Amino acid sequence: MSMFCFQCQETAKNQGCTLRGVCGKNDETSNLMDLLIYLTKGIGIAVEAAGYPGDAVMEGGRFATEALFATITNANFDPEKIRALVLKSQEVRDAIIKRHKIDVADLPDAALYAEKNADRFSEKSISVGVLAQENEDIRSLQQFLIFGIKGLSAYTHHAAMLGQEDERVYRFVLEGLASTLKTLSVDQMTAFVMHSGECTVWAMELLDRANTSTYGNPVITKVKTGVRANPGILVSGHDLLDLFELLEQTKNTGVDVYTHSEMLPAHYYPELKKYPNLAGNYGGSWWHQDKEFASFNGPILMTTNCIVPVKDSYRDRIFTTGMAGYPGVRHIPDRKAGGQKDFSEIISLAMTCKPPEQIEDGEITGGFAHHQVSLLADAIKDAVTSGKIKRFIVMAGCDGRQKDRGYFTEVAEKLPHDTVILTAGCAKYRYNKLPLGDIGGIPRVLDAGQCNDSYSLARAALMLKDAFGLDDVNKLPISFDIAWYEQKAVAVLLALLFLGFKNIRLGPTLPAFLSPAVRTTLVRLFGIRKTENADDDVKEMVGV
Ligand code: SF4
Ligand code: SF3
Repeated sequence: MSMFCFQCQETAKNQGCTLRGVCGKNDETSNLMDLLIYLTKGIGIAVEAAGYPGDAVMEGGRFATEALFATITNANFDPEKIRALVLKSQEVRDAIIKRHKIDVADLPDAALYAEKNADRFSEKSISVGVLAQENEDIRSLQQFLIFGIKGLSAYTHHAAMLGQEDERVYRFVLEGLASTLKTLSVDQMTAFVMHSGECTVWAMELLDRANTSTYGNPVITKVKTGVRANPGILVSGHDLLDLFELLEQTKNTGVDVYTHSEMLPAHYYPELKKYPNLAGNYGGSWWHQDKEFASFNGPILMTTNCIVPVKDSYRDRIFTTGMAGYPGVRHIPDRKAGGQKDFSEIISLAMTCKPPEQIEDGEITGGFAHHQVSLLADAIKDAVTSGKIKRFIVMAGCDGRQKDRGYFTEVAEKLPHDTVILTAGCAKYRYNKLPLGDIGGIPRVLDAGQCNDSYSLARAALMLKDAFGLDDVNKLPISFDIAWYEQKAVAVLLALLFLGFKNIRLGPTLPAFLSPAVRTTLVRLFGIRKTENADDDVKEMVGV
């Protein structure tokens, strides 16, 4: 075994990747990520020792969320970038220790480890990885917490890029990380895991506020999936600010901009959709990129996860930015305070490229975030009361490569015509191009947006609960059939549990990081269950 990682749904044998990640992450990068996570825990310990003063919480939290974001599945494969973050984590921690005159005598190793020679990192990383905790139940609870924190860190970082930060979120991130270096009771650890669900709600709320105050409230939009005759740039990942700046910089250049995968919801925002050069959405979810990037012909910008191992067919025209990275791929540097990122290299390259090859020619409808749903609330309530809508099925989450994810397409096809699918995240690509029709003008697939917009789905459900005067959201005619892949889906799951939703189906497998005992507890407390087969699950969900 040269590494150990079990953070995502595609982990080897649903146990753990031990030689190389199924995602393509190598042992060097994986081990460096373990060391980086360990050092973010040290920052948590330092801030705790300082008594959580505001400046240390903000500085430590800002760095920890950025660093953890770089470790989520398919975000960054570049060991150089992770090495730089390991060095920076020591600087951030030591500055806090110095500024607050912390007595280091009693601090644990994570808060003291000082190594500037990157060649020695691998030696250390071996002793601080996931398996350093031998008790499988403690390991399970600690990693459940860390993966939830990774997910909410991604959302927090996006919000911070738009100038929205919340000290409560940063403080919880630091407290949660530090907690994993302590000997706590099962109850105390469980409380941290559950609190991460609440903190994810804060983070998603923050990002929702950041997005809607910057780009307006999403509106119902039909997005074209065909192509135009101009050369194009394809933007993937989740960072709307990168897309916005690229749209600004490509205005009147004759270069069109297309969205890919989780960037599709950009089209729903008034301040983004107004750009005439935002041409459409190209292709499907993240894992189709090897073929779709080849046929796109123009440059590709990966703003966050999900990157798959880069193929020669597009190696010389793919770029990363932000916390995304891939060895040998050109990286667009961060923006300077008050300025924009400089995308001129990508734009010049686009001008020399052929227009994209058309791979489909249709439309995808979306834009059903909470504000838009609130405008439809009366129509939805009437449709439920009159029996036209019998049930809502939340099918949010991630897509992935595994064949058995065909389950989610089958469920969408087999659900009766009086049901409505609520979705967010890239899971939607399993059914968002199917002709599922509408119910009295209400489409049968309501797409709220990116995975963080699961917040909108939860808000819509709570709104319906109030509209029907119910005392428990589980009394609504709603079922959850969630697809998970990476750690943002873990955070979203924890948020749904915090909000009180029960009996969630999760698939296509339950996380490998849940030990049998932790799994049993989740089943007992929340009724969580694994997806089984489409026929039986549809029958159970809609009761026919
Ligand atoms: Fe394996 Fe997933 Fe970790 Fe990649 S992220 S190494 S596939 S568990
Ligand atoms: Fe998809 Fe990677 Fe998770 Fe944001 S793009 S949902 S998997």
